[in-house]
Amino acid sequence: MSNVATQTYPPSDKTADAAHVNAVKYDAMYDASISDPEGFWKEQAQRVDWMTPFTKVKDVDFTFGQVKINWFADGALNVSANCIDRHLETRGDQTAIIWEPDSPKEEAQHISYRALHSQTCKMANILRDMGVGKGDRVIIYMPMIPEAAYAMLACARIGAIHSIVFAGFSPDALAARVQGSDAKIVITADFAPRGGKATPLKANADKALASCDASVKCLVVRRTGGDVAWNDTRDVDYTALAKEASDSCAPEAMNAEDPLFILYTSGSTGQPKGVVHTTGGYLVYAALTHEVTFDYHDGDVYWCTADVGWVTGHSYIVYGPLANGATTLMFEGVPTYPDASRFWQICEKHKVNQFYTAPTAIRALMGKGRAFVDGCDLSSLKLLGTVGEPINPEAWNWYNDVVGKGNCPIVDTWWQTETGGHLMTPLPGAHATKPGAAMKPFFGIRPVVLEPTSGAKIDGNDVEGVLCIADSWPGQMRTIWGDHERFEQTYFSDYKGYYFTGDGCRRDADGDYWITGRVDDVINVSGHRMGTAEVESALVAHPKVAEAAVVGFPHDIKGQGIYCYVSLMSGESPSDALRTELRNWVRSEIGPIASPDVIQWAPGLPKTRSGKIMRRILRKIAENDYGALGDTSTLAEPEVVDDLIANRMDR
Ligand code: 6R9
Repeated sequence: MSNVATQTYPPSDKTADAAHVNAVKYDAMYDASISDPEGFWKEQAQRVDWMTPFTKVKDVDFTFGQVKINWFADGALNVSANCIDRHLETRGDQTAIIWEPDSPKEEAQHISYRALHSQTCKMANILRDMGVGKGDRVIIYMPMIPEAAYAMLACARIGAIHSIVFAGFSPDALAARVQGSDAKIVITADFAPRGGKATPLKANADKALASCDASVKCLVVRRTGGDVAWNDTRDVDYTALAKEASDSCAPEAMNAEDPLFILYTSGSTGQPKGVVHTTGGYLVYAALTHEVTFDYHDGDVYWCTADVGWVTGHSYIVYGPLANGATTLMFEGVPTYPDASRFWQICEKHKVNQFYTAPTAIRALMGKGRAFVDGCDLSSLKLLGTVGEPINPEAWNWYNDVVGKGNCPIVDTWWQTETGGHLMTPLPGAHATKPGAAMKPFFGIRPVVLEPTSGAKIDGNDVEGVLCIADSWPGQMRTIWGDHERFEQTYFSDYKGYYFTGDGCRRDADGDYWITGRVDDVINVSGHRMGTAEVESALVAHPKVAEAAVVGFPHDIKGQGIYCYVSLMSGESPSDALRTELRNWVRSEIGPIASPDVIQWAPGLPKTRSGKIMRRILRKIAENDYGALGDTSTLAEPEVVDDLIANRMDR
């Protein structure tokens, strides 16, 4: 346990006084949320408009074999009406979305709530005309353009279930998701400009759709107007249709437990799983956490730099902020284009008040030097946030000093695709922060620390173990699309009666929480979740590869890098050219984010006598930590370890 005194940063009086939630209020609200969850969430659910009021608040069972999670289950509402229509009277002309394009030379757009309404209705009508109805699945494979938000909200409006596939994913990954969710249509764009380059999204979609059912249609937004191949029986031109489409479309009444979206995410085994979020509970939780964690006030300009392809983009670019009637900024590009001052230029240009990004971006920008920050006027900033992976104190301090000038509380928000919204974070007006700590549970969240092997609950402070959650919250995922059994197996079987997060954590002497990272075979590369099993199965799909084992290793910028041990088919010989071929192969199977950092040729892999690969050992070798190899006596062929050490690749 760490006994090193950590510097703490209490909220200033000014921040605490102005905040929605100060320390006293947090304590009272947290206590109420735990002692009377039904009463607490009944009241919180009033922040959204219900078409049919609910009478039941919570119906939850975490017992393995009979897991069910229902919130507000007999109520009806529409997410798009909550994010748009109900604001029209009071803030129709207020900007809902500020869109900042990839190139600073192109003009930013300010989309009012009224314009958002009209655009969303047009998209909804176009989808309906294409035969999309309630419960149908729609894949969204889009750049960070306003149409991505229109598409999400249009699906919500007509009750279709969207599944966003990050535009950096390959055609194969896209095809797997189209097939996995049995989608009726793919919404895409001609090209996705990013960092001065343009990904040919439509061409990728064409490749993906070649291996999907012929009935799947493709709706294409013209982003650059560049040339694309066209299939008249399948492709539909959104940009042409939107000019004529009606801008009125009545929102569908959805049951609170109807699915709102599916989002595929990596797990420790097998192929990515389709995390299912539903309508009522998700929206209540996204809206409440957005307001309280970021201390969002009317008139603020809020910017989350995530991509809508990740859960952070769902909850904290689109649904949470818009449900709160906020002004949310959407950025198409990357932090380093045209140069490393771009984030800060945008903060200055749009007078951003709350800024939310990932540690990997902070580390990358920190490496470019502070001059890029110092040249910009960041006086509008009130709060900084981070998400996606543990933040190292060095990056935290740089964020605090250089970006926040010591005046902006940093909310280190720990949560997951599965949780829908923040589960642990300091609240800016209530809690002191510590560099690298997620600090406190959000309202309604009951974290428990368990002994990893016995599953015994560890009480008291200054303890470490695996992190589980003892009771449900409205934003929790409900199931894995098409595989409820895998859902129960993944999250409820290892530690009975609890939701298992897959993360380790420490509760320090003050009772504050620190996330220590994944305890399963999921690695976190630049804040993107990657199952080592996924990369392995991509590698072994290559005809020259016999076997592969993949582990994470510490990486200065990405947090973790991807280290692959590869055994070749007999007769194949290792070469740098083959290394490049395999790297490109993985990129095309999954996407550039899965690109291996290191490929080490492994004549053999360390296995137990029952044939299980001993990843613990491979991880240690990749980390350059041979002293800690631990017990190798159960290995079938201990000598393979010596070979791997001798031929270890330097990064
Ligand atoms: C929102 C999101 C979830 C995993 C999670 C954990 C890691 C996220 C973190 C963090 C430490 C934080 N993680 N936020 N670790 N501190 N503030 O990132 O969802 O892509 O599903 O990843 O990311 O390991 O389990 P997702």
